[in-house]
Amino acid sequence: MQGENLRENLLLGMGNPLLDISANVDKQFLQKYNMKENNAILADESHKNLTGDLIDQYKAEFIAGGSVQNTLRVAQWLLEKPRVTTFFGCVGTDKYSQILKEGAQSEGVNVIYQLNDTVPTGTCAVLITGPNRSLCADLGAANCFTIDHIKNPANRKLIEGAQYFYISGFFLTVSPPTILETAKHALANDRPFIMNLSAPFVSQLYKEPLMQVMPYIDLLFGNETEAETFATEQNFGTKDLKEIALKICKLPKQNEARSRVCVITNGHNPVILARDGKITEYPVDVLTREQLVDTNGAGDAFAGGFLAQYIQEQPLDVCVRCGVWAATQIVQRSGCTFSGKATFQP
Ligand code: 26A
Repeated sequence: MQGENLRENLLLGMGNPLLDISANVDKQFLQKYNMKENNAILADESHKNLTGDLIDQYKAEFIAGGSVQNTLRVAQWLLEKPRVTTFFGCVGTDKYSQILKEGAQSEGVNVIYQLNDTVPTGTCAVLITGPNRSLCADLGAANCFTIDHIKNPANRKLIEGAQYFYISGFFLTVSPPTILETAKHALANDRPFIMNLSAPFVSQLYKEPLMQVMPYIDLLFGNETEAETFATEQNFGTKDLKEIALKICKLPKQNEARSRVCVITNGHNPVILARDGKITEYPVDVLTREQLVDTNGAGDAFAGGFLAQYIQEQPLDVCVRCGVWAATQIVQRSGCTFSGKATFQP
């Protein structure tokens, strides 16, 4: 699927580049580290032996990760034309960052990392229990990203040249000033600014920067638990996902000419899309327990599939169906990985 309107650097993403250290574990292991199934958290002191334990006690796999980088890799897979997407994030000058860069570059992403030579590349412990995944990120160098990276003239050019911007809610833990500056640039040039709620803790602990950037968001992704937590934090007074999506659309918006779109995924239940006071639901292919390997990267893949169509100005129906298609592929493999040609049929 290679649209004629595709060009290099059409979609620019920013986030935390992380190397996933992934293993199947038992529930006791999850409890030992006070982790919950299907959650994503930031590591603290209590997690300092986590990746070591995963490597020593379980057969941990090393897989390129980081939410936005995953999304761009999946988009590139579908787009086929290289370097339609650009990625900014911060890594260390170590072996892990080489693995990450080679992985994402070979899949077509134009990877422009900010380098930090004192802090190691970030990692994410991925604890798989049955079909569920629990994430614990140790951001390392990713947390050292500074706004200088987008001020540097070569990168500034990339920002100016991009038509679509995609940033995770996760990145609010790192550099709200970078996000706001990018959002304002997108607004000034009438270009779509896209974000993801990323994890429940973002709406709770980073509420203030999230709500500062919300008026700039043209398209927002989230899953069911993220949407529910956001609604609770914002006192929406409802747990109904459709009502929540509609209320998110109605939050104050800078660019009134472009109405906000909110897309909520809900596991194997239909995807909810809200826009202009209307809800549309899209069914998801139901997989058997045998087909389902792990849900790590499912949300990122959904966003990647959606954006691959969105940046080609395809109707939202096609965007959602491509998101569902991509997520369905990724959950049948370990981590956010794929192989062969993407065979999505619009
Ligand atoms: C700030 N945090 C917690 C994070 C992440 C993250 N990416 C950026 N920031 N926590 C987990 N991830 C990534 O999410 C992917 C699955 O959706 C993991 O690296 C994993 O590849």
